[in-house]
Amino acid sequence: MKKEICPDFERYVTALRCQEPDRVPLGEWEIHQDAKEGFLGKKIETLSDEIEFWLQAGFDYIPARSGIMDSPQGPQRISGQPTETEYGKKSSRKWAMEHDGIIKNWEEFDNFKWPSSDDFDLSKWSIFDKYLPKGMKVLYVFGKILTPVWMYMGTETFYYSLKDNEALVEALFQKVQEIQYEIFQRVVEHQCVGAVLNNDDIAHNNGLMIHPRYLRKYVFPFYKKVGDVCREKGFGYVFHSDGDCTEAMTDIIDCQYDGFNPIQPNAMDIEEVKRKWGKKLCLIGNINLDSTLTLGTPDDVKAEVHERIRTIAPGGGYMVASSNSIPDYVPLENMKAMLEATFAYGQYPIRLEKGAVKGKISTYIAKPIHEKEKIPTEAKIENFASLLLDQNLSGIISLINSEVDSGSNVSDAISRGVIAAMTLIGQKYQAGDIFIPEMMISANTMAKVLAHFKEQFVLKGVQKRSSVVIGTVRGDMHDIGKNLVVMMLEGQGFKVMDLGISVTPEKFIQVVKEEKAEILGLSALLTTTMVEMKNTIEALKKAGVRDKVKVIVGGAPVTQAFAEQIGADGYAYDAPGAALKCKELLSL
Ligand code: B1M
Repeated sequence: MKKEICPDFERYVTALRCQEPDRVPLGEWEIHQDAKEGFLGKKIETLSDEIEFWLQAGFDYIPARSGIMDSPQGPQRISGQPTETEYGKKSSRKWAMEHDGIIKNWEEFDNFKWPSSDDFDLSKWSIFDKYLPKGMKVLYVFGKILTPVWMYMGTETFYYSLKDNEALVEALFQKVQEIQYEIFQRVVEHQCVGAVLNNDDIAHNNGLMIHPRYLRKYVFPFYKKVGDVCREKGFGYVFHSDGDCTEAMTDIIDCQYDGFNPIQPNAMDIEEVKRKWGKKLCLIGNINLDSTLTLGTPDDVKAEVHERIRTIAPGGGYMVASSNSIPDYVPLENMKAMLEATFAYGQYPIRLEKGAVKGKISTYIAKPIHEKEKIPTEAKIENFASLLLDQNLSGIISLINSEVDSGSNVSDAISRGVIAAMTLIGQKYQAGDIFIPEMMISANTMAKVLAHFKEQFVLKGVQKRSSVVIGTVRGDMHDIGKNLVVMMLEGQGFKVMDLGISVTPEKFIQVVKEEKAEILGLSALLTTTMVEMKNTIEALKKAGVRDKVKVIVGGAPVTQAFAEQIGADGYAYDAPGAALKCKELLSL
């Protein structure tokens, strides 16, 4: 089908209602400025240029944001190392340190200059009212709820506060919701608004970020409140969350959402999602940003779009979009291929033949089934595990002391008791029985236990596991998972030197040499920064230290196959796996 410039927001709404429109709509909600300018062949300087892009690209809407979206200014803003983009530029980002938020206590909460809706420039909405082309509406990308709260607090403070200072967490949720709702009420008065998209990541590859009881208490009721207004006003309502949201799908439906985006291929199986929830939720996305869109050819992208339309679009309820957004590391030709293929194959009724378009397509990547380390399931270990989860440091210390009093040595009491308990907690996390905060809290308590017994531990020559140097590679700002790996390693008795985020190969080498590190851990969360793992290994070779240090890699898009391909010594899917792998590499 030839691409016609004929926007029709009804097409989008019909798909959201899980019915068949004339053709499968496009469903992207965020495209990098460079990609938009590359497509148009000119700078985007005005709202009119912005509208022109979405119109020419074949969308039935233009997405526009208002509300608290980005990471708030933290005290320690840091710059990432510049990386090459697909547009021949060097791009570097500034980010707030996740170890350190800006609201960690009541004093900071009270002194913070909270914005009101008047502090947000909402002038664009009247312009859209006036100048939006016929047939188009605005997809209002509405402020986040969970994300600003953890960003204001810093992830670690947020996770700890859920246990230690829940009242502060609750106050932050209330404050953020008040501001977002005030803005929401002003924006939805504009006639240009046709649908609302709420982008708030609640999950990662392995499951929800926090226990669903917190989401049910602080987050979902607000989503539902907004959902009720959308229903009343006849707006479409779309939820965007990365990761594996399986455990929250019923809640998401109850919040009145019509659409769900982006169904990451390495977190959720879109065919299963369609079978289970596809009658209630329109599925938007799944064109793989980890591989096809970033590393594939335009033919691969076309083949993948063809396959998704063939399997997911029949009956309605599907829109083509990436599995996150179009960042500046998606080649322009691949983005164009996605748009063109949607027009070429998306005409209803869908009658597509399997494999008719040749190309390498990605399919759902099931999570690894963990080989469990044999832990004796003694009551003692269970007991240590619950003390770790409760952050009961004094309870653990007195238990270890009483074992020592009855004849054990400290090292045995720690290794067979509390370290085994930490491994058990890792397994509970892998099984989805506990979430990131519980893992972080236990690992942190564990590190305190080790610090407390350090003297005896070291004297007996037990703590010889040493020197892991770790960091997130150049250009990559993600550190939540890496921090968890650090804590898990420390909790297992390793001495860890954490270099933070966006670390250059030169820095890694310098510290590996200084520390005489036995292991170098590299974390990457973006397809585009995975190559920095290879660059770091090459640089280690050039510096003559490759054979002196074992390299372990990990992060959401990293796989065992990739680790082998770049010559790493080990790969781990998650933090408990990383600790096991380090032990294995050092034969401990
Ligand atoms: Co971003 N992001 N993000 N993000 N983000 C991902 C990673 C993404 C997969 C989402 C998606 O596709 N739907 C995607 C990358 C796609 C790709 O390239 N393959 C993505 C994108 C595109 C982006 C931006 C480009 C978005 C944009 O601007 N358009 C941008 C890039 C910024 C940059 O780095 N230059 C961006 C920004 C951000 C935030 C700042 C908003 C925030 C990061 C905050 C922070 O880390 N301080 C963020 C978040 C939170 C995510 C998701 C939602 C969650 C990541 C996370 O914290 N998970 C993520 C979606 C996802 O993962 N499904 C996504 C929780 C953590 C416990 O898990 O980090 O996977 P994880 O770590 C695990 C394992 O991977 C493993 O163990 C950990 C614990 O079990 N592991 C190792 C990690 N490192 C290891 C090292 C090891 C071994 C194991 O050995 C050394």
